[in-house]
Amino acid sequence: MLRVLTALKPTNILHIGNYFGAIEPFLQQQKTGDSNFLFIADYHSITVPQDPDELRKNILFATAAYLAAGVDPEKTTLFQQSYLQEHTELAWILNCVASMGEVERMTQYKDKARVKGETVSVGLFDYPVLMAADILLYDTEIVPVGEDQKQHVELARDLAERFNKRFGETFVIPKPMIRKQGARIMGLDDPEKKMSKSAPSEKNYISLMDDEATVLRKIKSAVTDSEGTIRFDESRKAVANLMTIYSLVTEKSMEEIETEFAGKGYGDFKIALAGHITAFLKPMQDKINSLLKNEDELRNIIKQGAGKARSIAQKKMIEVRKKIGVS
Ligand code: AQP
Repeated sequence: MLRVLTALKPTNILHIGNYFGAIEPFLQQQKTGDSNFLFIADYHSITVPQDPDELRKNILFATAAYLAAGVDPEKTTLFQQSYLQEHTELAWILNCVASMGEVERMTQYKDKARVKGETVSVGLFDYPVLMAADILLYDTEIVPVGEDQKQHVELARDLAERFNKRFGETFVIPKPMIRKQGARIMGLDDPEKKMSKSAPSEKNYISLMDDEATVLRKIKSAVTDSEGTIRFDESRKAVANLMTIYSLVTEKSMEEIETEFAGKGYGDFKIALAGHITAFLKPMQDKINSLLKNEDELRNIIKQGAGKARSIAQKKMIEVRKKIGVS
């Protein structure tokens, strides 16, 4: 039995970076894996202010999006994080195992804190420890994530090793699973930064729900360079990023894309890319819209998933409380 677990924050609508970085690799694991866990990380999303009604909508949207993408509740335990108090309880205990120095080294916090200054929440600083709890609670072995989360999975490993050394063998040491291509889709408006749901401009990302006109507008406005050719070179960050997206949505190799656009410019390439993205998203969007018509059914699925997750999480917490000497 190989336990695979991943999660996504229901902040705003998921984008294609989230899809290719985390959801698709998870679906690959679901094909063969026999113990798959996927959850909606709602307590992670409140590390930055959320409108409660929007958050409620985004949680249902995320549930529909996972199901539409191919998550099968028969094969995957699909649940909402806040249903299980064990996540936050273990996070507190791990807070007392983690050091300030190692959490301060997390680059994602540094990047976000730089923008927010002193108004940054304590939760945003601490969220990698909650993420470690999310992972360790279930004896997770494999965590499919995008490149930006690698450091956080490494923190989970360090905390597990330290806890095991201090209190005796308790946690499985998890490994990140990061795909070669698509683990870091960059912002369309700024190829130096990763595509992000909370980017200040919506020109940064393609959301899973963007319609044909929106996709075309965003792709047309995507940054390129002055070379004017469709040639893959990692140092040409903007074009390499667009070619990566092209390759992911069409399953064509870089060589095939280069041949297809030999002698053509960015205009032709962008129109074709927008068309392929729309063709890729449309069937998923139709399914999402149809699933969203039955909100009770969606709530039922995540509630049932939480029931399955609870039996594992409760058992682990009984063990943890004993090991640290509080029961
Ligand atoms: N640009 C990306 N390329 C590839 N993978 C990505 N992921 C995020 N952005 C990219 C992966 O998606 C999963 C879920 O991420 P998350 O929602 O928990 O948080 P995040 O990493 O902070 O993603 P965002 O989109 O940037 O959200 P906001 O703006 O709300 O903070 C993770 O596996 C992540 O690696």
